Amino acid sequence: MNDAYWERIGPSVGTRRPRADAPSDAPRLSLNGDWRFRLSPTTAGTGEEFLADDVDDAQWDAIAVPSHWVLEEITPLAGGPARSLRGDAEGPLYTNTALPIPLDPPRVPHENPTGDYRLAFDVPEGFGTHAVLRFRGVDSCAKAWLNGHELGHWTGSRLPAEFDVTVRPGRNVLCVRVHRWSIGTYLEDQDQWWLPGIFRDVDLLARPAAAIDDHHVHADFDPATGLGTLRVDVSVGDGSAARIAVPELSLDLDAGETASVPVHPWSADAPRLYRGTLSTRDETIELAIGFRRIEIADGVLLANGRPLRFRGVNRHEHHPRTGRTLDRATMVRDIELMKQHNIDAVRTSHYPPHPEFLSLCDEYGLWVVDECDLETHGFIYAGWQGNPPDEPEWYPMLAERLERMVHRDKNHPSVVMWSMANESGAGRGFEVLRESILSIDGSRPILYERDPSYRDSDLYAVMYPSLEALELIGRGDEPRPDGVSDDDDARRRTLPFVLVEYAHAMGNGPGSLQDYERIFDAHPRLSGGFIWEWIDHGFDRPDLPGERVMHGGDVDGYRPNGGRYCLDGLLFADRTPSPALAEVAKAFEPVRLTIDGGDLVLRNQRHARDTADLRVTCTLDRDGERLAQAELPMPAALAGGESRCALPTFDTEAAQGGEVWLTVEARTRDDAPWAAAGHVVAWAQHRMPDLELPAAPARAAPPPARTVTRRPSGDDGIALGGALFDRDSGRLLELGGAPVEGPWLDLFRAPTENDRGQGGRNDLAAVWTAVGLDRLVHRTERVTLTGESLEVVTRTGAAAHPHRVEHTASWRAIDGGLELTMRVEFKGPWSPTPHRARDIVVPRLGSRWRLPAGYTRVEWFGHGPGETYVDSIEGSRVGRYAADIDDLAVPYPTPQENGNRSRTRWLALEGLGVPALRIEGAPLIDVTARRHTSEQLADARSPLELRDSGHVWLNLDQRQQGLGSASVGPALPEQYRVPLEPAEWTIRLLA
Ligand code: IPT
Repeated sequence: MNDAYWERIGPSVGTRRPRADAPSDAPRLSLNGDWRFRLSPTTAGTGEEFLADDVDDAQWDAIAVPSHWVLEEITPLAGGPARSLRGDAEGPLYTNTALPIPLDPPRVPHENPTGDYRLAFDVPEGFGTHAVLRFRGVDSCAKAWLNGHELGHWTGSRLPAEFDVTVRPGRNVLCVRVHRWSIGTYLEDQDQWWLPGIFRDVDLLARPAAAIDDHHVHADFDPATGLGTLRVDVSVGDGSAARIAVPELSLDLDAGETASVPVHPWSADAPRLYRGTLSTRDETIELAIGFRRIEIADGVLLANGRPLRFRGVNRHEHHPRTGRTLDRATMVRDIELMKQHNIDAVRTSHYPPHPEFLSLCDEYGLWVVDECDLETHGFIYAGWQGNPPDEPEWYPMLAERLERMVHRDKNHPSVVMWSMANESGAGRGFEVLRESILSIDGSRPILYERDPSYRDSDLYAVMYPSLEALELIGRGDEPRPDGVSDDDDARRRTLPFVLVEYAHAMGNGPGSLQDYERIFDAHPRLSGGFIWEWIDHGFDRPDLPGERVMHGGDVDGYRPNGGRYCLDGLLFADRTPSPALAEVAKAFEPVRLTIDGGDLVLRNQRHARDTADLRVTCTLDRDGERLAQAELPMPAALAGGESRCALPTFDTEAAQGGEVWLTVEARTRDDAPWAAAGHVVAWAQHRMPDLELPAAPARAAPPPARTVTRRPSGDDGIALGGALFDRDSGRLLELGGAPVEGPWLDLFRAPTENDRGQGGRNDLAAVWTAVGLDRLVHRTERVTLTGESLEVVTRTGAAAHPHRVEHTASWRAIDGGLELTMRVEFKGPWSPTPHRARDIVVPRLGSRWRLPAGYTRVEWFGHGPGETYVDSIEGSRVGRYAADIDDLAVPYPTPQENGNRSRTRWLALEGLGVPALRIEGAPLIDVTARRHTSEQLADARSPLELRDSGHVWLNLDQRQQGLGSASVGPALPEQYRVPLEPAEWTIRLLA
């Protein structure tokens, strides 16, 4: 039996001292590729016989390294079908805060899937015999042997482990035993999939005599003098000399020697890197030097003397097929998408990423908060009793994790802050961890969010505050957390603030991004924040074609499972942007364009860069038709500065009538590594009031309405304006010869995940169904026809409940169709009664219509092209758009309200065998069109369950509530809710 090293509290055994990960010219042998693999359900019986050189592994499987064994096809070498553990209780598991094993440290269950890996490889002639064996990531605990000789064992899944080894020329055999559960599990309880295996690269690095053991680049920038100061500390295996060359700066230095020269500083928007080399007689390491200084002065976080504001996202490593095994192209894609959407910062939630990602951040320009692989969230289920950061026995093990991160990543200019952990409670151990960082690197602030004393953090930080709470923090008026001493409270008030997580992007959402930006803008103490989160952690479903993702809830046999909390990204799992990303791009614009009288004003909010790389253009459109366009002679503005230029004078004659909009755009002049020339960085739209004439009822531009095919007669019902109404219900039955039915008063929407909140007071959707908004019934009180008008009075309510809505539909025949005004009043007890503690809330105030299935296309004038909601509309533009009805929907992996087009002026519907229909808001309506009802959408568990009902359902609404981010964040702000007040709206139906 083994010594149960996987249950040992303590640092790695046998590994070499941690050091910087850097590209070197010393020979390197990648050990990635096909390995032999044998999976055992437990640790028992996994003896050491597999270490022998000549083990017969013919009955083993083949597996790719790097990979997670739970996501791979495991192929028997002896033949037979490949196996997959996906969807299996032994396969990928997802929990949010819960541990997947009993909370009983240091023990882990006997059922501990264990993978034995074997690789025979040839060491080429001339490679030498001294080498370092480097594992960049093994989840969660491993022991390694080379040629039968035990090297050591370690945990720290997303941290490197290196061993000094002696190899022999020719054949060598490497054996690695990997346990799914270990002592490390207690420290890696992040909200993500549990994915064991050797999931990052394995390399053999030749170590010649004068090999560089480690190096530390100190590259400071002094904003007062513009001087960069460089010193590279080096340790060389045999103590021989090392030199640093930076030809571009004419620098040729000894190790440890300091030089100051004028430089361009590094920043996320101007990521100036100076390429250089660090050489001994036997090895050369490539240096990518970025000069910059991160400091805190007067309670403000500064980079190079200027306030540092994060427009950031939390990024987990995720790929829908390979999990946390990411190739370089995927990392580049993440960065391109971030840069294209004005994201300039990443919190590496919640572990150090593959080191290549940080090199790419240096190069493309992203501020990085590097977070250690440490989260003890599961101890919350023991009331934080025994929490490792508060138990001295654990400190050396925790400190080693910090040291491995800091040493590996210390030379990256993009890394501007160390985050010690996520969600790990409070504890005296953080003081020890802080010291262990400072003993290596004192040049970056240290962050820890969860300890209310903030004693060991250089910044104050929280997650998911309300707008009001953030405002108080901005002003320095935040309430004092419970149990915090006077000294700690006073100290915290002097600290800059960073919002480590906000705007929970689960399902449809988040809303309010612009609101957060406005608060950040107003308070220097606030250094911005990081949206939760970048990408959905969903997996492809090869077993279910058409189903895009597998989520936590799919692992039915496993309890607990974290459900769908793993699907809360701005990108869908396949990296298709969700509509929220357009909203992010707008909220994070680093350049703001505004109209001031006859001038266009450009405010440059970039950190360092002027705007000489941008050109500014403008267009003038009337009702979505281009009238004019021009390039504007906008002078460049310095970072933090402003420039302006006069707007051109347009031919106002041509612009008369309709809605005239001026659109201005700042586009890149040249190709950048992350976007081709012409990429829009910022834009603004301005409605031209001077040019506006009173809106005419029917306008020239939209498609012609078809003539009525059959004029209904009074025998079939009530005939009005070429349409037919039901005598009893007063409802429209037919328009333009087609069965167009409605309106039904509608107050429901398929709950979004943000509508459900986290239960409790924020669960709005629970209120809707409790009071029957999803099962409204209607009673027509009165149908009165007077000449060319029809008035229909209706009461709408739900079984068992006394509250109701009374509404009047007033119809009037107009040229080409009908005009309808809906008047709504909320009657009865909508506020708390003795039986009900809470106010009733409604998500929509609207009307529902049933149209024949033949309608397929929609064209509209209003906001677009994507979906919009009242708190998520600033990223859309007013214009004229067209789409297939089926493409208006957004296929959220969890079905929920989607596809709304807010503030629509008109829409035109057409299809085969149905009359063209035109609907106008007078002036504005919210519109959704889909082939199922809101109730059917609410009932579906997956997009595959959504059926075509055989009709097109159209919602024409006065208002719909916003999105918010209450699934983890604060309650939906009052201003984005639907007030229960008398309301009125008008639409025109033309056929
Ligand atoms: C916060 C976690 O840090 C993050 O990993 C994720 O789980 C997020 O919540 C929800 O998706 S912690 C929570 C207590 C706010």
